[in-house]
Amino acid sequence: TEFMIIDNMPVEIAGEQNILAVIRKGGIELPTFCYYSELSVYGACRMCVVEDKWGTIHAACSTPPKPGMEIRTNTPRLRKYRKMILELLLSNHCRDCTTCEKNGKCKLQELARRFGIKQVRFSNTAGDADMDTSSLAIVRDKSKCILCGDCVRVCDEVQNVGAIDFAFRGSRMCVSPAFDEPIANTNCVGCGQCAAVCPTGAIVVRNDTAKLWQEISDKDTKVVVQIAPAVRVGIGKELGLGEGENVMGRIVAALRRMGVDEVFDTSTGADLTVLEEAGEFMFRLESGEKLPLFTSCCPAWVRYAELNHPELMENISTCRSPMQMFAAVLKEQYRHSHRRVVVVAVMPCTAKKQEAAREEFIEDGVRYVDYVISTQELIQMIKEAGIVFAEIEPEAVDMPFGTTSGAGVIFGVTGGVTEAVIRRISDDKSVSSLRAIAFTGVRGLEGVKETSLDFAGREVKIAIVSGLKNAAQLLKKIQKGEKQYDFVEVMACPGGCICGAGQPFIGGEGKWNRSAGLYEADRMSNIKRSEENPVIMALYGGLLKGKVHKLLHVDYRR
Ligand code: HC0
Ligand code: SF4
Repeated sequence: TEFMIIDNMPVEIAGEQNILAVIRKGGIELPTFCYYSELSVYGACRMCVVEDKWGTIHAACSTPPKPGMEIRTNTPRLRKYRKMILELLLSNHCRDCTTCEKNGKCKLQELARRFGIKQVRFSNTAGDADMDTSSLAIVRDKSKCILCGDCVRVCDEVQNVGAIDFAFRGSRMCVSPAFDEPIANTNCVGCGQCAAVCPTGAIVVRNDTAKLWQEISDKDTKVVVQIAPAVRVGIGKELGLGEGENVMGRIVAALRRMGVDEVFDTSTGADLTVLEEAGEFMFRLESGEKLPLFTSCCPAWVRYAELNHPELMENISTCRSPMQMFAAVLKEQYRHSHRRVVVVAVMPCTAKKQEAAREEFIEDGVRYVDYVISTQELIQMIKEAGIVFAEIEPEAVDMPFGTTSGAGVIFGVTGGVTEAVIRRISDDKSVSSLRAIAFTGVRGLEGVKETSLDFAGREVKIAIVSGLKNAAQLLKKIQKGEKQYDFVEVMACPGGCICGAGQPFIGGEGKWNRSAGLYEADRMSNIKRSEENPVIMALYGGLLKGKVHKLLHVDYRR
């Protein structure tokens, strides 16, 4: 093994691309604004500077490790250097921290505190807020941008969208869509990954909590909430519990205490999606038409396909997303309620805010999903209400839609939709077949996965991708004829909904905890297959009779 010396301690080098990764592995939390292991190295912020034994300064993010190298991360010179960088950034930054959406989660705020910045030696040249509120998913304020380029790189390198880029030079330099257009007029798909990586308040998730509080306090309105699969494993950490811990019962209890009238689980909607999508898939396999079938539950993917691959729209499943299917069922159920009913969806996702506003999902001027709030917004509401989440007793969701299957819960992680559909279409309903399906390659957080299964005497080929860049590369191969599939699951966010931009941000390994949390929920569920969920059967025999097409399907090509 090879070592380098970091602050007098030997640390092993194990294939790291840069000394920053080695230093962090060695237990030193080197500060950065512009470094993410998933993105290319930009080296702009210079906060990660270190000294070698000759006193030469290096940016750790762009210096490869060498055996025997001796590095110091915390010298008087380095401290001075970092403070200078922070003061320069702050001299050009708004200081209204208390009213900023990013308050408490801002990297600039955090590092200013950590490095003890008490005053800024330069006069403040920050301009006024420069807002772009055109998108339903994200809100931009150019005046808070520190030019780290994280958003630009994630949008281009991970999502293959490239909706934003650096514009102008010198002191006018900023990040903006081309021609300074409002972001809503661009090819942005609303995935929110730019907001997830933005260290300051320059790009944040749109906050819709004020309207929801208002609805909750209105006695003439019945507020019905559905909670997405991934939310239950994304919320605990910030509320004093473990990362990835399944806290569904506590979320239900907290929502009731906040004054919400009824609470349901989007996984129940996912069970409907499994039946509809599996049916559609089997039909297409038999007819041999419109294959591969692409999944349709990720709205950022649907938007991406619409904008970039209109020719593929007929291959995309006509199934509404679980959120929309369930909302349609709920609105139908309460059609004759004497109170006005609003359906709220708590989602790990920013693109769901856009999906809810699509014209396909508005009937007679009323949306099926009236409000979408992100996991982060729910956390804020729980804190605002003063609910001590770690001490609240878990409660069950409401009847009559109170049961879900494990298949519906694993939707929140990449490969989950596919696994749920395979459970549905495989003839073998034994316990051992469930295990066998889990080991076919559908699980894991890799960006591209492949598997196949035997169905009705033929081999069915399946691909699972997350991250739109991975999707784009797969599409290219399919269209060139290099790859051939029957079923393709696409989720825009790398790792699936558990890493959605509406969730508290976790880089690195934390996502495995979230994934494990969902598979654990599946293991603990006494219903494993969507078709065994009694709620689903009751719906087909009742409320959905004659309305399956109207309530559960959509034609995005209209
Ligand atoms: Fe997902 Fe969904 S699984 S997209 O990732 O399909 O957002 O969690 O709610 O609709 O169920 C997000 C998560 C959902 C939907 C479900 C799907
Ligand atoms: Fe790019 Fe997604 Fe941000 Fe839109 S929301 S600018 S697509 S990263």
